[in-house]
Amino acid sequence: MIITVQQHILQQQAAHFPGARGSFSSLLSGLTLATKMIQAQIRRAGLLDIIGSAGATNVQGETQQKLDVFANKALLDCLGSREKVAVLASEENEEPVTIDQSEVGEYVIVFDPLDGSSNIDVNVSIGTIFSIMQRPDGVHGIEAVLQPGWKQVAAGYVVYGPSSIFVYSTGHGVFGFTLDPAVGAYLLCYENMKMPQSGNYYSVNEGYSESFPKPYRDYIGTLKQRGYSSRYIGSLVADFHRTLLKGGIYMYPPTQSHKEGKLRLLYEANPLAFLAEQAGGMAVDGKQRILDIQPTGIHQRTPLIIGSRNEVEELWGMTRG
Ligand code: AHM
Ligand code: MG
Repeated sequence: MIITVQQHILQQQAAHFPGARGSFSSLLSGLTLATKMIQAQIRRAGLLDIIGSAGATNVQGETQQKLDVFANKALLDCLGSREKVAVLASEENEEPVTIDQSEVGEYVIVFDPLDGSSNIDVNVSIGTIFSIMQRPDGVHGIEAVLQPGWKQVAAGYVVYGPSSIFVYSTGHGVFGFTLDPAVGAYLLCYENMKMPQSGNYYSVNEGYSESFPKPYRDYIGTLKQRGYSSRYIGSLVADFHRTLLKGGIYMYPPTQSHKEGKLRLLYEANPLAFLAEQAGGMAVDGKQRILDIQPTGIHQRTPLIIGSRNEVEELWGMTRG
């Protein structure tokens, strides 16, 4: 049986959001459309310089854009016109974009348009991450964005790897779809994904280990003694996708240069924490559950420990002191 992401979203909406009457599925189809446009552009990444004349325009006469600018614009354009969208907040924009000031705008969508963008030039997997919240009554603009992660009604990502895979949850399990490039449709390939309870991999930028707090250094030492393997791609989406499928632990601790960690709470940690918990895994900042953090700024950063329950609980026991 072949199930497209569109069919799946409609089924989820009917089962879990009976009052949504199409606006929720319209948002998700806006997201899938934008990610198809982004992946099409990524697939031509090495060619764009060749096709564009003098780095300025492409064959259609359009000004060439950097991929992260293109990805951001694709998401804003595909979502901005959907009904019931109140606010869009992007890692690439200083301020959130208010689409609808009235009480009609129901949803807040937050995204990292192109995560791991330093990997574009070396042809390594990158991704898009998104999170959807409901706008609280009477609250608009930035205030509507500053909600703790447990209030997300949906979250997901696309990893642009050897194939493009869309993974999402509406709080009722995690589902994964692979893009069939021949027909341009995402097809269900992972039903009700579960993260292994434990996994033999740890993922961290060990180049900074001298400045990790002691509990992190001690724990990494323990994992080495136990014979764990190290994997670090440097694209959070790709590192998370592997962790979801194979289990293990991903860490971005506080470091010398990033005292609060490097990753963004709203665009990166919250959506992936939502997916991890839905898949039976865990996500904490070293002190508390990621989804319980009350954000105070839209670009706020956080340390992140995410992955299999056993490993995350073990390290969390050490970081809590
Ligand atoms: P970005 O959103 O600007 O691409 O930055 C986030 C990325 C993550 O994808 C990745 O996990 C991390 O930065 C890698 O950082 P580092 O190079 O410090 O290991
Ligand atoms: Mg990012």
